[in-house]
Amino acid sequence: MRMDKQGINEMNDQALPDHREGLDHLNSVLGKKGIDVNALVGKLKEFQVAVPSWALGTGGTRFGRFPGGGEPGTLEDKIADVGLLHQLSQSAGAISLHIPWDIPKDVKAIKELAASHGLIFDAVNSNTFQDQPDQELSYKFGSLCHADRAVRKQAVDHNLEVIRYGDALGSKSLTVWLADGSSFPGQLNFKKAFRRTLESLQEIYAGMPSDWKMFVEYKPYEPNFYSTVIQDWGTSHMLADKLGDRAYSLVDLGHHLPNTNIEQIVATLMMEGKLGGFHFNDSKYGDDDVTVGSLKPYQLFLIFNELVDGMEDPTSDNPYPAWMIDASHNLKDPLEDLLQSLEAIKLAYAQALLVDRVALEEARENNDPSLAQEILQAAYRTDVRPLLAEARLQAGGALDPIGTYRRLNVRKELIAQRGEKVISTGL
Ligand code: LRH
Ligand code: MN
Ligand code: MN
Repeated sequence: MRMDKQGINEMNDQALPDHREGLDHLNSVLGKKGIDVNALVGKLKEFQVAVPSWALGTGGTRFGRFPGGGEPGTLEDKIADVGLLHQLSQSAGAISLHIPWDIPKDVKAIKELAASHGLIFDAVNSNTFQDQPDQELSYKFGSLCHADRAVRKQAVDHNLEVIRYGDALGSKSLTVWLADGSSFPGQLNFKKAFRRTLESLQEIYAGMPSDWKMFVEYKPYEPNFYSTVIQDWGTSHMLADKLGDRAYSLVDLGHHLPNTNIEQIVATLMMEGKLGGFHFNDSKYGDDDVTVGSLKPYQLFLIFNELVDGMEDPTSDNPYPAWMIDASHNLKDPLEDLLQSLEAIKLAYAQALLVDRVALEEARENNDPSLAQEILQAAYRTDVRPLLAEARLQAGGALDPIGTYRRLNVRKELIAQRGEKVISTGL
């Protein structure tokens, strides 16, 4: 389904007087500081985040799944859902596929459908963490690191197949996340596992088109609970470094042990030109995959502060990172949850753009932590919501995405079309 543009416009008209008032106020506050509001709005309009095909249905936990109704049962439906998010937010202009959860049967038709919603295909993701029904060898004891060469080959071949699908769809990067590791001390030879993984990744890297990038995602635990082969950013960076210029680390916010200083990891990787991709979510305990910014918005801002710094650094050759939301939704309507995540990401981005970097650098050079904190928090405590709304309005989206989604009864319509009980593929 597509939303009626007329309905969005009517909702915008109603909200316009309040929006103008808020924007005027912010304009005068930021104007006094010499900040160019139009330039900020322009940057926000450009900022696009990929939505993963597996996040559009209700995610399950180990203990159950409670589908909310009207969920997408096909890839076509998933693309339509991302299209809805994009229509409302004008910030979700890309979709990231997980293969084999979402195999495009008719690649040309799928590509056309996505384009008709204004969407492109971002990084494709391989899956060697589950066995598929028609699969010959099992990944129970690993995939790219497996002791058996034949299993490694099967996993490499799967990645090459994913690259072929991605290439046909116009993707330009492959994200590799491995569940490989061990659950018991003594189970795995760490060095052999690393070397085998590197060797397998080298085969995959060699099979990528020459304009493709590989993103190596790390995670300290789960589903293995004693060790993972690519446990942290250092291991991921080592692999990326050995693989070549087009291999990068990928940071997933949920893939760190509690209290890890993620912003420092971001700064270091970008300094080395090795931060390729980013998975947004939020967490309190582990890889909780909850709504971005719902728990630690200040941490998200500090991370964006480093991302913006890295992107603006003329001495860094880090490529523009691939942004993706990697969250799962057990309680909320997935589309509302994703709209909230998109908003949280752009809020942190806008706040980071407000940081007075010259003054901050001066405070640092003068060993003035109080002033450095004042500068950061002055940006963080600015209510930039009118800027985001203005960016959406100018791009043809909704001033109030969730309010509009609710008032136009989108979920009700989706349930009427798709039924109450569709279970979509994914986690
Ligand atoms: C692993 C992960 C990885 C997978 C996705 C489904 O926890 O973050 O990115 O592809 O979840
Ligand atoms: Mn991830
Ligand atoms: Mn994860």
